[in-house]
Amino acid sequence: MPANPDPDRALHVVVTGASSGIGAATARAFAALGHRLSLGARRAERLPELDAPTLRHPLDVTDETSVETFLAAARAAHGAIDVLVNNAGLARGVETIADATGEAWREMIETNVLGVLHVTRRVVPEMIGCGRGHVVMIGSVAGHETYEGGSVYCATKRGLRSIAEGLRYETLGTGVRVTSVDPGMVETEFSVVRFRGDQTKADSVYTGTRPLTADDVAECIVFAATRPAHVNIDSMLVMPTDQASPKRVHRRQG
Ligand code: NDP
Ligand code: 8X3
Repeated sequence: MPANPDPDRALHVVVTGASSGIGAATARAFAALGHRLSLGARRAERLPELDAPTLRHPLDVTDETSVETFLAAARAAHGAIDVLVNNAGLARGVETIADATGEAWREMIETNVLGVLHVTRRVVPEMIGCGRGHVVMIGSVAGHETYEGGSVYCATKRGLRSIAEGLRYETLGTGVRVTSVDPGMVETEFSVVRFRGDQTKADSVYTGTRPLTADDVAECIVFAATRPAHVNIDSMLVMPTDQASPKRVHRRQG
């Protein structure tokens, strides 16, 4: 992994949803390079303990008071925020629109879209004021191609692409960078959450194929965030070699 472009300055990196999967791996990857971390999730007790200056604090991105409390604690711990990784997110269910309940839709939209906005709008003004900063969105291949039973989850991730694009226009000329990292299948707790704790269904998503690991995605995030200040990685669609689209997955027998 390349070094921090400004090695004299450890970055203050905020990661939402760092209690599991991609968020936890991203925290570990930045910590390994000596950066300072502010980590949030609802299950704060599961936030990783790292060999780097780290704030571990409760965060529910759907709750604006929780977002404000978390960001105040982050700034008190490490000062201005250099990198915001908007990772907290989830899918619930694979029901069709005809069969679904509004509750799952609300949870996905409130977390994946409004949650990202609640955090981002409280961080970007400071970045503009500093003349630098980096917002990383964790999108998905689901934001590029829709599948049956995933329309609302896909809509949230497609929406995130529009938000990233708009933010890039809005911050042009300010020194702020905006990157969307859009993974294909990653084996994390994502499918357990999607299937509401049904481990057998979750495991079947990965049967016979080789998904990405959370560390694979973390490496991409760190790569984007450690380019020189004049380089912005606009977006990265990162797929397992065994996956061509959300539903086109190569599976081996036996
Ligand atoms: P995990 O379920 O392992 O991790 C999700 C994280 O989001 C957890 O730390 C969870 O913490 C956090 N989270 C969920 N809701 C909230 C909330 N309201 N407030 C704060 N944190 C929250 O899944 P992944 O690591 O796979 O998912 C991370 C991101 O990657 C998501 O945005 C997901 O959509 C995206 N993604 C995942 C892919 C995959 O195949 N796994 C593929 C493409 C994108 P807690 O429950 O403790 O709050
Ligand atoms: C998660 C990937 O294909 O399950 O964003 O929607 S997929």
